[in-house]
Amino acid sequence: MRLPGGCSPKCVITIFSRRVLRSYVPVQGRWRCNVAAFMPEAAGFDGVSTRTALQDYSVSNSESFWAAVARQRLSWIKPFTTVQDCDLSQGRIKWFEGGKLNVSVNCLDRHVHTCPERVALIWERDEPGSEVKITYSHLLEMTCRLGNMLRRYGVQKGDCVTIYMPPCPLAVASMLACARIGAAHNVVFAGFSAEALAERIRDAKSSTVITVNQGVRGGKIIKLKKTVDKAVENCPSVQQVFVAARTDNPVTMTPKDFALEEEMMKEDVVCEPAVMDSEDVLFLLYTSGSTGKPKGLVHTQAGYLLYAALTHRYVFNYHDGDVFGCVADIGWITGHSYSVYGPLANGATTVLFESTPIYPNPGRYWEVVQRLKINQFYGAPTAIRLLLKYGDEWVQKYDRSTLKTLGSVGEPINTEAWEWYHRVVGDRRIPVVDTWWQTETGGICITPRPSEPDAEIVPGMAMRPFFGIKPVLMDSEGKVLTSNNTSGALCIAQPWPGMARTIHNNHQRFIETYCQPHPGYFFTGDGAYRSKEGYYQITGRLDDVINVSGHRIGTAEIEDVVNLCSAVAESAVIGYAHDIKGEGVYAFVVLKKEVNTQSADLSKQLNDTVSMKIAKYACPDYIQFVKRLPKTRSGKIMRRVLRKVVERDLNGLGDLSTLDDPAAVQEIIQGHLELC
Ligand code: 6R9
Repeated sequence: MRLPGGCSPKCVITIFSRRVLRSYVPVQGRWRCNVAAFMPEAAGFDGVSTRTALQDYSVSNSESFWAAVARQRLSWIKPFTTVQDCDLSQGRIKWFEGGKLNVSVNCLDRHVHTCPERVALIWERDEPGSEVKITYSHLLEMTCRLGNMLRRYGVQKGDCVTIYMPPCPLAVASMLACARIGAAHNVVFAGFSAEALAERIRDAKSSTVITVNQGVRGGKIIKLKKTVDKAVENCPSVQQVFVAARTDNPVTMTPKDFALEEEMMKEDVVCEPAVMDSEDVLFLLYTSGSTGKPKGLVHTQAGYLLYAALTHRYVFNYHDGDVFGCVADIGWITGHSYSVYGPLANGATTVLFESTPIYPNPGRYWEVVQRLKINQFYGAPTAIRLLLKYGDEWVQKYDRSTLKTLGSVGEPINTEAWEWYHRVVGDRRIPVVDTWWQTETGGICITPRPSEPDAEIVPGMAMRPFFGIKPVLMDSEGKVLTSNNTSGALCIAQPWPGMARTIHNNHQRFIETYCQPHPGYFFTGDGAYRSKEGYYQITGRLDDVINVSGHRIGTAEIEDVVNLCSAVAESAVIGYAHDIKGEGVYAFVVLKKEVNTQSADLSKQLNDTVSMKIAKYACPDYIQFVKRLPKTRSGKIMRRVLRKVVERDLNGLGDLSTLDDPAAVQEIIQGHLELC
């Protein structure tokens, strides 16, 4: 099993078995008396009077648990008739069938009825101190106008609208406008290149794209509309592009382009919500796999929203009136579930963060916490590792007394970063929740839940399953490992409402990727260690997906692009432990015979190509030109050997007897030592 940071499962075990368990007891009073106050639905669950009993109930009486939660927490136009109809081995996942609802009504209208002037969004713009607040009634108005506008331009129930925007209120309103009229959205991270965007627009067959003229991040202008122009050239399905004005700078408009604000202002502020089935598509979100093209994971209406809302409430100990600060981009699932859908379903005030952790200085996050009085802060380990290096003063300058929960997501958080987050940012007072989940899972699946008494947290561990989640570890033969203090492939043994339903246009790939590796179980692609106490720690991907600054990327995707360069014969890309980014990208490149230059020019050309075809974050940190790659006699590249070389674990190269030409390894070692 491969672990980030190049350590073996054994070393993780020793690191964590030495740690002292911490205990947080923020809830006063005896838990036994409080179970129904904690979760009102639990009052109806037979014999449930403790946390463990509630957790057990949610897993062993999953239908009854989710039915009660769905009735309590969602507003239905028509109640559901069946709770679930799932068969993981067939890839059939259906929740709350017969039920009709509208997600935008759940996120907006019902709060407008009770607290119209509550702030729904705080747009923390790039320039500190220039935040914009949008109330629930204002957000509903924006959403309705946009919904009407999309309808006027022919967008219908079942169509898919691509959104290429940085975090901003119009992006959220666009997502909700799609939900209002029954269209699916496909938000593409605004750091992706024109080609990556075009690929996603084509796969989703969008007729409509929504974007901004320019982005503003870290004091720099990003020409997003230009990228869209380039992408749309190769997307025959696109009929219209709506362009919002983030800056005052004019951009060239084509006959297909319309000014978003102008068009929406022509519309009424009332928009009839579409009546949606629970299992209609809410959105597609593309993510990388270990092979092939990025896949458009499909999430549907009721189950996704319910799961996002419940995890937001219980993982972060969210309460009415709290200000929730998730600093992820809306182009990732974290932004979908915890900047938009979870918080808005719960009527929260949610922060949209447009800037970077170090703009204008490394105190930015904590200055924002102070200024916006953030109660829950949710960020990525890569940013924590970066800020840690700038020193404690940048944190201590600011008042963080409003904080109640600190969250981490996207990649394993190393102990040093965890401790710093807890000790310096959290003043040893605030619990850190290391939340494990994926685009595929829709919401957090394994996490500490500090709002519950005696809920100890071990640094760097994702700890326990969320309600309704039953994790299992598999050995290499596909047998369930029942004992503790063991590592294996992480699977989930029963369906939950938030899980993805399929891959857009490719259900077979969904089945092959998630359902077939361990029939009857959902296979996550991650490895995990279960401690003596039964707590989970995620150890990293088991496949050829790497995690660069919390961004998922398949090594095969990068190789495909590198191989496109005319000078390249073949390549092998691997991840390696990187101080800040978690994993860095290391490319071994074999040039074609006739090419004898290995110049910096060629490296630059390769980097430019990756940046143009995928995104900047996918660019190799190191490019090592080699004469040949280590291959088995059957022609398979031995990536294990390449990883060991980069980790400088030359004693761990293992059995090289199946190598076609063992001399290749010596050359690679030599070249690596010269390069790094
Ligand atoms: C939410 C998100 C999913 C992959 C996942 C795993 C890694 C996410 C983690 C974590 C260790 C955590 N990952 N959270 N690894 N500890 N707390 O990030 O979704 O972009 O789909 O990535 O990220 O490897 O499989 P996504």
